[in-house]
Amino acid sequence: MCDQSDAPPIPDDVLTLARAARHVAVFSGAGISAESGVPTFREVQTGLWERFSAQDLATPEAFESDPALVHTWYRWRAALIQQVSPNPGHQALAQWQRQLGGAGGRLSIATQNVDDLHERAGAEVLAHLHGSITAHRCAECDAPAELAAPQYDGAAAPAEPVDPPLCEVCEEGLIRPGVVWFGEPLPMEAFDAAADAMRAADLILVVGTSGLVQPAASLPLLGMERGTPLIEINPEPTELSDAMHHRLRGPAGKLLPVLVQAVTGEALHAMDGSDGTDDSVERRAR
Ligand code: BV8
Repeated sequence: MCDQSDAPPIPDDVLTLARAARHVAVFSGAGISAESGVPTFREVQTGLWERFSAQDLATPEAFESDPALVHTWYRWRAALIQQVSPNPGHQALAQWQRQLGGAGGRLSIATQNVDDLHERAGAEVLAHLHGSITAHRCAECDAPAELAAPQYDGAAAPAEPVDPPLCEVCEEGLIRPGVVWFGEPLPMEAFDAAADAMRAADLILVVGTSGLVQPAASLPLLGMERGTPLIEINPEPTELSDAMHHRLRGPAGKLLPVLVQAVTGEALHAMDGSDGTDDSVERRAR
């Protein structure tokens, strides 16, 4: 487990808010998976996709014009996600969720991420606002489809694009990833559930997101109407920073374990039952 000793200190008023919270709503983005080795959305693409921005590839138009290029991009990303592990940021949220759940409270996670690292850290995710990279359906008839595990080595970008399979139901459409592409509506049920959680929360954490993508980025602001404390965890300023009451400038994988340790009084437990962290977290809890 990575050393937490260089985590930036957490102000006492943030610790006080976290300790008092009974219903925490977490809005997460690509930054929480960065320390697991999953590239964020803003990072430049490599290999087959170096000429494109992620935003160009994540569109129905791109799939229409070059289905093999887009299909292979998602299969490669899925392979990389499969080959990495949740980091202490994911694990800390899962632990806080368990602790609050056991004390009559709750921690709700609404994520923009299409990876399953929150779940693999043992957390329940209320809303995958932009879908899931492990789900698939027909681009024509919407019939769900199962695809075999991607056979790529996540580290090395594939040399050749591969065509997406044909739908076995309508035998016309191509199979596409179950993600929300730019220009497509978000799953209303997930969006509404996330909005309800933001409105009901007594503390909102905005973790690892640039806050650039709408309508998801407006969700944490639903708490503002009710004066709910908003805390941002991100090494960099974002589109949402001005709306935040507290901005913890550092990596989620360093800050969240310290915060959760201070709240729960427990060291970080990795999913594998080991204590998941070295003793440095103890030292930092005030
Ligand atoms: C829609 C799935 C309508 C696919 C994704 C209003 C204003 C302007 C534009 C719009 C608007 N409303 C709609 C739009 C258009 C568009 C949009 O928002 N464009 C933006 C870019 C200008 N929105 C849409 O198209 C949405 N659909 O509006 O439909 C509609 C309605 C009805 C009927 C028809 C249509 C759909 C948007 C969803 C697109 N799909 N993902 C895939 O993943 O391939 S979005 C994708 O990008 C991710 O899911 C994520 O949401 C987003 C990336 O954002 P972040 O997660 O924040 O990641 P990013 O890389 O940007 O930043 C990383 C952050 O982490 C940084 O701040 C960095 O500092 C930080 N960080 C790095 N390391 C760490 C860290 N933080 C903590 N710890 C670390 N270690």
